[in-house]
Amino acid sequence: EQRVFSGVQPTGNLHLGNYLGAIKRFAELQHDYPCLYCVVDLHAITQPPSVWGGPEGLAANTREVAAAYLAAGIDPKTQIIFNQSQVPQHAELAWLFNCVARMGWLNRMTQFKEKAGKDKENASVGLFAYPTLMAADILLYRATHVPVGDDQKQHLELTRDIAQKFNNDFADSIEKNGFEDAYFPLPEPLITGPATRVMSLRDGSKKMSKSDPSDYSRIVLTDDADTIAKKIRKAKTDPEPLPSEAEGLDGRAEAENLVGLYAALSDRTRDDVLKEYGGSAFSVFKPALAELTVAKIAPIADEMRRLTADPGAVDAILSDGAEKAAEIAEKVMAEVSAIVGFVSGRKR
Ligand code: AQP
Repeated sequence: EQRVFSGVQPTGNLHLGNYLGAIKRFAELQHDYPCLYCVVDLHAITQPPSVWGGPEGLAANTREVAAAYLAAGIDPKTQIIFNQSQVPQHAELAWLFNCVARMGWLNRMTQFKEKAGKDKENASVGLFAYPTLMAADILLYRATHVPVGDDQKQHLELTRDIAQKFNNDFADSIEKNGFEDAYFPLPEPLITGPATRVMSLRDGSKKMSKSDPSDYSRIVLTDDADTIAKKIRKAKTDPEPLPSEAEGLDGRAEAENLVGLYAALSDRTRDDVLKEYGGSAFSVFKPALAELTVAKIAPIADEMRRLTADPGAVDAILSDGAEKAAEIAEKVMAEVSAIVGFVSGRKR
């Protein structure tokens, strides 16, 4: 059975990279797979409270991500939208995976190195264990496909390693418990399309990120039309006109990024966009990109504002989703516990 799982952290500043690299794809996939889309609040708290805004910020950001899912068109009646902390099995399975994963595997994770910065001694233990929690998120639902941005590729590989090691370590017990093959699937990343790595508008070598100190580096979903136009007008570019084919973008990171944005927003290929804009100067292309961005983003932002104005309604959708997620999670966790040999009899 195939199933999609993915998540977004409620750390504020939801941007065009999060939308095009992840949330827009989430909405598209609901037509082909049963999907679970999680607001990963347990991941958010791996960073200091100042990053996620403290308790009030966390709650508001959680509702904002849920609203972004809904505004992007994910249907909460047919798919599962929920926040991670309402299903305690995520933390439970993550503990087990902390005991399956090896220190050496986690030591290689580049996201930890980037987020911990120079002061590794002062990073939370949770930040180091972030990838094992992510593996638990996915495998708790025995998900087979995971749509993510390019930056999450390494974590997906680690998830597969954890699944494989669990399947090997407990192979006999898995069989004794009546499972023919491996217990966990090896989930596949879905990293496709022209916007798997949206870059900063100020620096074509850095990815667009929530935590960049420059507001001009990113377009956030709630930016108004004037702000979007201004950020795109000020975006870094080179002096050459656009090439007529995507190959001509090689070595022109900023140009490549803007053409990629146009392609992703209009559901076209880069080559197709360049058929129209090849030979154009940025003074022509940038206003067209700004107009397209506003046309695609403004309705989503409006809908997000409408939804978050009624926090109770968003919370009800999250609780309902958590209820449905827990049904799967409880069953899987019970099976995993039996495979590992935890004695249980208590109803829960
Ligand atoms: N620039 C990006 N381009 C394409 N996809 C991106 N994603 C993030 N940045 C880009 C994808 O968005 C999903 C959710 O990301 P997240 O909330 O888990 O957090 P993140 O990766 O930490 O987001 P940021 O913006 O990169 O935050 P900071 O500043 O903290 O580093 C994921 O699927 C991710 O791949």
